[in-house]
Amino acid sequence: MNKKQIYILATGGTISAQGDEGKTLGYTNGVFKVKSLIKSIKGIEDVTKVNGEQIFNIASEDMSIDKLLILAKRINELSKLDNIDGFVITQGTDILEESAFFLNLVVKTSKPVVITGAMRPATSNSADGPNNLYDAILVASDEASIGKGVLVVFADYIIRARDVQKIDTFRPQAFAGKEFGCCGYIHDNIINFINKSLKPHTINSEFNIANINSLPKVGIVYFDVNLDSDIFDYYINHDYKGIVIAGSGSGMISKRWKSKIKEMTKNSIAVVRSSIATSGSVDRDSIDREYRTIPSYTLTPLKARILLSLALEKSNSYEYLKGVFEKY
Ligand code: DAS
Repeated sequence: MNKKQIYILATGGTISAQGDEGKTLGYTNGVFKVKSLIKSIKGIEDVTKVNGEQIFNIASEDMSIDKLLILAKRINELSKLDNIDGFVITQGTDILEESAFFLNLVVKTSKPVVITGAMRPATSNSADGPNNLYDAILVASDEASIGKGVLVVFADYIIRARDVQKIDTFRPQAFAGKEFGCCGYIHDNIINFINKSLKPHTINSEFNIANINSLPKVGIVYFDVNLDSDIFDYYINHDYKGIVIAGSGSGMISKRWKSKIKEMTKNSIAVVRSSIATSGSVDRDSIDREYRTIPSYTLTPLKARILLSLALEKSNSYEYLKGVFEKY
């Protein structure tokens, strides 16, 4: 059987970092570039052919929507080549949940696109990068990964891009799929898928970035017991087209905020209600009728912000945006 050909797009992050021998903190990002990453995964050439390029070399906190657009367009361009069967993106873990959902909505291929990274630099005693990368390449070369949307492979788990969340700041088991769990796992080179996302993604998503170089600005406002509504003036005065509220509990907003929110939605600034809670959903409520807000359902504030900016690029009609959040 012909070996699958996997293409790595390396962007930096801890998986590319070098630090003090054995230690996990205080490392330098971006030292190990794509060629060294490929060399570091022993045995992978027995299973698959791997090539790649260094598209960025940054810590993921320096990623931006503009850079993600460049990355997505590169995947879309390369996906047309017959000699590439699947993609692995290596990146920093800090914004991985955002980049995964973004790519899930804008890459136009059913070929596997798998994202991975590392919590510990290659020079630490417990480096997790090589195993994560090995597994990510395996998943990208597996027929069962075709058409499943963007997948995150981390610490033996395969997680849907829509649901993936960073849940830890230093342990290698740093990602989970909210309360919905993972969609598969890898054990000794054997991949087991156990479920798949029913939400539209990749070739079935309506978002096309071919002619887009930036997206409308969308901010996130995090609720706390004492925050007054002046915070919204910043967004109003800086041309933000949408706001995601990380509201209390099931996306609740205080009386202090309500008149400002009414003013914003009247002036065509879209307002989506999500929650500071780490699980559960924000569903349709009488608030939405009264204030023309939109519930984010099971999307976290970070995911809702990605979806709202892509949707606003198409239209700012309330009915359209409401429908997008029901669908995705
Ligand atoms: N600072 C982080 C980043 O680049 C480190 C990591 O990759 O975990 O996202």
